[in-house]
Amino acid sequence: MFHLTCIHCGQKYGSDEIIYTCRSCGHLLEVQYDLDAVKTSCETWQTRPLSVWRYKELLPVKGNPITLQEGGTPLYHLKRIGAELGMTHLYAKHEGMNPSGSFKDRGMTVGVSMALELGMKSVACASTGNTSASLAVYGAKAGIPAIVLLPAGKVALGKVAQALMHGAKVISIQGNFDRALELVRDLCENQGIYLLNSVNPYRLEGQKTIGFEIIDQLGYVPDRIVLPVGNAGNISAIYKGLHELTALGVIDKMPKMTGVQSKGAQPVVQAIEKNLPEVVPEENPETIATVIRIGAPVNAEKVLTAIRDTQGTAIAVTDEEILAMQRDLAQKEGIGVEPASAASVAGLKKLVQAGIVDKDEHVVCVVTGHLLKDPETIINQCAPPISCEATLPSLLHALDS
Ligand code: AN7
Repeated sequence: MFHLTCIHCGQKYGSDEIIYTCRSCGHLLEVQYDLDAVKTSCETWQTRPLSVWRYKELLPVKGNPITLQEGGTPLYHLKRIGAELGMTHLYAKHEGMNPSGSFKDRGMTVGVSMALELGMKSVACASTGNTSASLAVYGAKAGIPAIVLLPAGKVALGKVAQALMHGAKVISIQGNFDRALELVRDLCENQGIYLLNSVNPYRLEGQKTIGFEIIDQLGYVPDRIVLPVGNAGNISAIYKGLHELTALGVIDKMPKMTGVQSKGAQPVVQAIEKNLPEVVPEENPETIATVIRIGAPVNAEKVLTAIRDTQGTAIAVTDEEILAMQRDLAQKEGIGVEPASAASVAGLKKLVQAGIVDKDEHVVCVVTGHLLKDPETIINQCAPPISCEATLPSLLHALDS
């Protein structure tokens, strides 16, 4: 049992309404459950496989979901990178191991299932890449058309390839992500298409299960969870979920929610550093981590609460720091992630080096998308393969070079 509530004025809406923002004040909505009804089922969670649907009583879908077995992603101990920082309890939750290669699948299994339960016939989103790939995949699984709007020339190859191959209608917009989002919001409003950006309260419900899994995998609540921040949907969703577990008495403390942005697109970091009452949008965001090339985060209001309420923080890293950590994760830990995902660990490193985060803390960095999402950025920073004639002497020579 649940309803939607405006995060600003508290106005309530029924679970059968197709609505993304409050009709009275225009702010975002979130899903609220009757937690008393959920209480007893929490005890049975441990008997189910680790996945988004382990936690189904805290998700809005009533019937059988559209699922490709999302979630249940590995939590890796970062032994070498941790040792370099003097940390023994540093972990990475590899969300690149989801069906389409990013955490977005957790949201889309829920969002697309809700689209069907609400009787919607098609789905759409604007995307810096991963949301579009995931929507294409789940649209295909559900058997309904998916429309995705991408900022022209600013989406990594792997993601465009996925959106195309899984049969979405892919539109390249002559403008950045923030503009594409405005446009798709108008389109959905106008044409009765279901919007699955992170203004959609149901999609974020799926994403909160990252936090649940972290606690189940560790067996305790970490001191801190660190995430890359673009639209700030993910960090806000995890905060909301853990807040629900606190209200249910399943956990007795909150991790410090910590956001990382790129120097070229850091509206949330600026708001935290300057203690501003709200996030001031940036006009021309720019970063090599194209998925977080976002100047006007949709969940701006929620992220400030998530960080401030948990005594967390936010930090910006340079593109060079992001790429260096992408290589470190790949070469020192065997973990392949796309640039934005490495930002979480790069930010944590900076916070430890600055003495803001204690080396003894138990920290989980969420790495959000798979290495193969963005092959061009990788090829551009690695030396090309060594060319070699097909003889043993040539091979030995090549190995020596
Ligand atoms: C790998 O696909 O916004 O702060 O349109 O793909 O919840 O936005 C992607 C975002 C981090 C930021 N890491 O998460 C999109 C899109 C990866 C991402 C983020 C994204 P939010």
